[in-house]
Amino acid sequence: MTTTHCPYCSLQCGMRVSRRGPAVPEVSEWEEFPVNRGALCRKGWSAAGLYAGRERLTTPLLRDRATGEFTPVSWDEALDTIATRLLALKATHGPDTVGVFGGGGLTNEKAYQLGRFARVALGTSQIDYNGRWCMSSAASAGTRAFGLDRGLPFPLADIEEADVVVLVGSNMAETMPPAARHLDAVRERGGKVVVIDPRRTATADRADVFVQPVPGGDLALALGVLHLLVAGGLVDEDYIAARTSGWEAVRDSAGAWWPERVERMTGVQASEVRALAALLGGASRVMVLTARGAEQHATGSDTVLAWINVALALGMPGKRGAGYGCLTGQGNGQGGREHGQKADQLPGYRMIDDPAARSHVAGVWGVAPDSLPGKGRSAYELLDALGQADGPSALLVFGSNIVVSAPNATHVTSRLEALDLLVVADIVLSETAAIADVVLPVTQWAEETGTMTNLEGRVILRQRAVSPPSGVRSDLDVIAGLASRLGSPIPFSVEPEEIFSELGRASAGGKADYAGITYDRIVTEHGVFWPCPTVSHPGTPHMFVDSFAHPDGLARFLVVEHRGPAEVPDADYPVHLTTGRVLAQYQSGAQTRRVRDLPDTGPFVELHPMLAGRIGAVDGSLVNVATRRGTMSAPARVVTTIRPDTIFVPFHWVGANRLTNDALDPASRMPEFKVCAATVSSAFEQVVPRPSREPEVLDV
Ligand SMILES: Nc1nc2c(c(=O)[nH]1)N[C@H]1C(S)=C(S)[C@@H](COP(=O)(O)OP(=O)(O)OC[C@H]3O[C@@H](n4cnc5c(=O)[nH]c(N)nc54)[C@H](O)[C@@H]3O)O[C@H]1N2
Ligand SMILES: Nc1nc2c(c(=O)[nH]1)N[C@H]1C(S)=C(S)[C@@H](COP(=O)(O)OP(=O)(O)OC[C@H]3O[C@@H](n4cnc5c(=O)[nH]c(N)nc54)[C@H](O)[C@@H]3O)O[C@H]1N2
Ligand code: SF4
Ligand SMILES: [Mo]
Repeated sequence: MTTTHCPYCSLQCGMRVSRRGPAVPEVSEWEEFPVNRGALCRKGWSAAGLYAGRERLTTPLLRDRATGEFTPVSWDEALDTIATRLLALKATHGPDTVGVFGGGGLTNEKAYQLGRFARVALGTSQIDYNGRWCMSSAASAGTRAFGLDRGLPFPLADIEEADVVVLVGSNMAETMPPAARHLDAVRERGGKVVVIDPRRTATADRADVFVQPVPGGDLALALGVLHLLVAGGLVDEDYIAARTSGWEAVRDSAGAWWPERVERMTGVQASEVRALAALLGGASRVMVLTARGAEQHATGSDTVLAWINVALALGMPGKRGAGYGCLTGQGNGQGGREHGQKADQLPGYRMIDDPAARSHVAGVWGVAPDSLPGKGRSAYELLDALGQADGPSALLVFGSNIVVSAPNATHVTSRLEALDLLVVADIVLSETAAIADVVLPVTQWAEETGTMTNLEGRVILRQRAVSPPSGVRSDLDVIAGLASRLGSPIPFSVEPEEIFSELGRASAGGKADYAGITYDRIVTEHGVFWPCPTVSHPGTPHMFVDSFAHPDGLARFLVVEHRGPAEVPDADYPVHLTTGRVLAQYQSGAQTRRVRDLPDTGPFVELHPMLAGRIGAVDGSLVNVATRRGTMSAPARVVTTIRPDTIFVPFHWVGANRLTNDALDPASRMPEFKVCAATVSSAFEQVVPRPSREPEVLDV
């Protein structure tokens, strides 16, 4: 029986995994692990179903472009083919002709090696990853306001010490169920939980105050709250003077945001805005947490800054049981953004255009600083450039199912199809692997050892508990095998612990400093919080206690101008479309749709009875949704919990992202997944069987 962690979300719940029978792993509780104390959601309990299903890839596949058929080939043939073709493309078009697309579910060791591989073995600047679509708006805002981005600058359990918790666009009860018990604890102590969401979700059902703006209304709402805090003299002047800069300009910019104007722009009644401001202004410990609902907008980073301004005005960041945090999403969403998968960054959260950072990392790698490429394109811009005159002609994908999860997916898929070479390393034949030229079957989760950094900045160890199916290799083997075939000037290790110790040296002195973290410490201490510069340093569960990470130690108030969504409803596309998640499915569904114990309802369109009535749809009947980019059909799910002017489609199945808007946030390059203009109509008169619903009762 080995202690390890869940294959899915950023909570990285601890679990024990043992072998049952000859092959199948069995998941059981690991009560001592502090983050989840033995609790798991349905996805965690059923994780063993990922292991050796019929659909698991166990041999490399090579596609014949003429017939479209895959042929199983040996590992040597697959890697030789890829290397030969990459070298030929590089010889003709230069190193930037090869793109690399990573994932926030990869271990730190893999993310680090992937960045090192791209910059040194391939020499390309063209690397980015799906985390860009996840929390990059919060990361950008956190860096600007606090000088550093760590999703939660405090342990998750601190939620319980807050008097008021504000969840802006988080459906925690479905997206990280074991965390929602902290909300219940707040309420048991007499504290208040506020949920801001266009849908009354399972999380909203566990809240005291539910605010239901139109999608994209969060920025105006934050400005309105700040306006009322100023008007009511509810700001913490001492804190503002001692710990921040830039207040006067922000205070003045909120002047025009009176509640009636906010009501007109967000659909939230002026009285509700007043009540919210009074609740926040009257509490001594307020914690504001944002998630994708607020962040996945072309205005996402400004929206986060606006909520950080509220938290700072109240004097919260750095105070125990209070402050601002982003609920990071993917298993290694935090670590994955720190060690070099991002187009503009090197390990340790260093910037790739900083000469000191380049020379430090180049020194650790044993290459000349000048040999490192510069900044590449952000995830969507990289995909958009594929096969174009100045864009990559080959792409290597590790840990992302782009065809399902990219915005404006029809366009993105056509870019993937325009490539000379698409290589996908995955555990199953995902929709993206299915259109690849070469598919590489890799190990996952408890079949291999590696570190992950959870949403709290706690570095944890996913230990190998079972042997992988025969035929599969680790991503680390794939990277090393390709690097040597490409004639890399430096060797690539396949030993996770050795890579982790090099990662520690590469990150030393950077913002995300892992130099003092070892596998042994992680095991004995139940995880270590970065920064942790030396082996005798205890790690940093609480950040910003005495100072922020800007050179002057102050947090920055930053003025944000209001902008609405890139696309607003009009006569042709009269409703707001938003997208998101359901409890039993994970992301593109590549993994969870193949787990037999998880309900796979297929896509659905959630809409209000008033809207359903207007278009002649009933619960379970087929409806069509169209936007300026595409269409989809799915059964209607008629609920009173959504705004009548808004529809919701989960993105776990192909379809939702044919509709979504690829407008990008100017700072973070986050696409506007959470709002666009759509039209919905009834597809047929006839009623199709309604989808099987998930049970109302949540797991924990
Ligand atoms: N079951 C499950 N859990 C997951 C995942 C999964 O796929 N499935 N994925 C993991 C990952 S990578 C992530 S990033 C997290 C995401 O976790 P969450 O952010 O909690 O999940 P979402 O469903 O994307 O969005 C949250 C809520 O935002 C609301 N929303 C939509 N538009 C707006 C808006 O304009 N403003 C506001 N305030 N709210 C809005 C939606 O109605 C939705 O209820 O979940 C992680 N956990
Ligand atoms: N409309 C809409 N679209 C969205 C979102 C939304 O809210 N709405 N959310 C966005 C967000 S927050 C995210 S995080 C993205 C996620 O979108 P994706 O990147 O598509 O996420 P996953 O489905 O987790 O894809 C991971 C893939 O890697 C494989 N995999 C798992 N483990 C490993 C491994 O160790 N190695 C390798 N090589 N492969 C592995 C899985 O089988 C799967 O195919 O989607 C984004 N897209
Ligand atoms: S909450 Fe997240 S980490 Fe925990 S069991 Fe569920 S999917 Fe896994
Ligand atoms: Mo995410």
